[in-house]
Amino acid sequence: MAMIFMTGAEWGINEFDAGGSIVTSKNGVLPRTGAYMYGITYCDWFKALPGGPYQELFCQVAFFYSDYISGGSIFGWRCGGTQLGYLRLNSSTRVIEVYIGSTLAGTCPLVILNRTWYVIEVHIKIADAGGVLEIRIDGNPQFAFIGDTKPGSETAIDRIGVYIAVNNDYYYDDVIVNDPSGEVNNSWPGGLKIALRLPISEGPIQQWTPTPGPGHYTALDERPPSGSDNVKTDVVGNIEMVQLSALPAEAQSVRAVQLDFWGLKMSTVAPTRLAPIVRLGEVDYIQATQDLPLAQGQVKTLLNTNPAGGNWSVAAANAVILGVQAKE
Ligand SMILES: [Ca+2]
Ligand SMILES: [Ca+2]
Ligand SMILES: [Ca+2]
Repeated sequence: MAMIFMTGAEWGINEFDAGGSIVTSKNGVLPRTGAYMYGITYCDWFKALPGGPYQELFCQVAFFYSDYISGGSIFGWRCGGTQLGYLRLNSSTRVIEVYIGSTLAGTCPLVILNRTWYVIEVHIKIADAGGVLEIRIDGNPQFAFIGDTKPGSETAIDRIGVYIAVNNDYYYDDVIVNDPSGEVNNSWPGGLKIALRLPISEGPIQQWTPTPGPGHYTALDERPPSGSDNVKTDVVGNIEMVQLSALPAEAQSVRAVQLDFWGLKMSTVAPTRLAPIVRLGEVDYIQATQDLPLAQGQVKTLLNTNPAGGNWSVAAANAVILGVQAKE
């Protein structure tokens, strides 16, 4: 699987299952990357991971706290409702404490400064013996433990997140989860940033119907996504394409590309599904057909490697024309 989940909140919509809100700025805090971030205060904030559960994961969150803290959990890993481990910011010492189950296993030496972005990475392998728990902050090793990382009967992680206690004003961005399988993205994310590329001009194939017309991409270029302007089709096989904005100039490499659609099926009569398309050069790489929800929702396909072969590059990612084909 390699990279299994990413969100930089850039759609302006919460991609976690519960908790928190998406903000452009709040209390003077700006996102680490892009235009949006997660602003989390006094709630249970978690995401069930696709394709899980996982015995071993590498997780990244960019983390920022604003002014007053009462101290409390800042990140965790779970199986169902059971917290297998978590990180806690100590309000007195301002260092991160590492917990396995409910037992303090140690602390990270770095003092976490107020109103500063940090990239926190956690490597977890759940096991009674030979389990692994390692923490890095801004790429620097802070904590390492080998031993019993399995506090109860649960043998794997199926969700990330934590309960954020009252009186904490926390911010998160660039959340990435890798598992150790696959040829790429199988280790520490390493501080990656997540950028959103929006439709900026018409694509080479336009077989769906825009509302309002006559432009197509202008129905698809807003965020948060709105269905009040849209493209749709009732013909199986019809293809629609858009040209996307370029990556930010600071991008030096690309580790993964996620194809995102916000859509819905309007009936149970075909077409009710879609297949994302990556057009590179003159070749269309049609991805696996995906189900559509009944209410507007995100349909995503995470590509760890270039469908044309090899790893992603800035040039290859920028060359992608994004398409979609209506499917039965
Ligand atoms: Ca962001
Ligand atoms: Ca154990
Ligand atoms: Ca729209």
